[in-house]
Amino acid sequence: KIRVILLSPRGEQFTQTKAKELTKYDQLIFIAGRYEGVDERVAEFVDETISIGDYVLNGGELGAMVITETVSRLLPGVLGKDESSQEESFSDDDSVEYPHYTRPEVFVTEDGKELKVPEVLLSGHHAEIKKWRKSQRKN
Ligand code: 4HQ
Repeated sequence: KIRVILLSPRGEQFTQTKAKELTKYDQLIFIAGRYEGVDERVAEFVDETISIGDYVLNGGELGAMVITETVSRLLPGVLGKDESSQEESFSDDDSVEYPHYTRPEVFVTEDGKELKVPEVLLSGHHAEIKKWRKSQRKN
């Protein structure tokens, strides 16, 4: 099952939801034009036209890469097991991931400022942590 995608600023905005839809194809073929784009008759061979954002690139190649990376990380077996894409960054509602912290607990800057890991994350209280993460999510 193959999907032919044309990259164009006039296309439908690329989103995480669109990425999920594209996982159902066995192959994606990207048409990445340069300069003024491609001859209108190419539309005959295109299944859909996608834009990665409201700005103008010189060519569609970066759009093809953005879509390839976004879709491929959703496929089983593409990521290492601790990276679990579904759960980590995007839940089913496509909300953007919460902030992450690692060690040390306190990072001291050159001018002596102490940047701390939020207390709740050190508490071990999983329900509270879940609530905090939800409150921090960008959507
Ligand atoms: N393009 N999202 C290719 C884009 C674009 C976008 C401009 C596509 C140039 C030739 N592609 N043409 N935005 O700006 O995907």
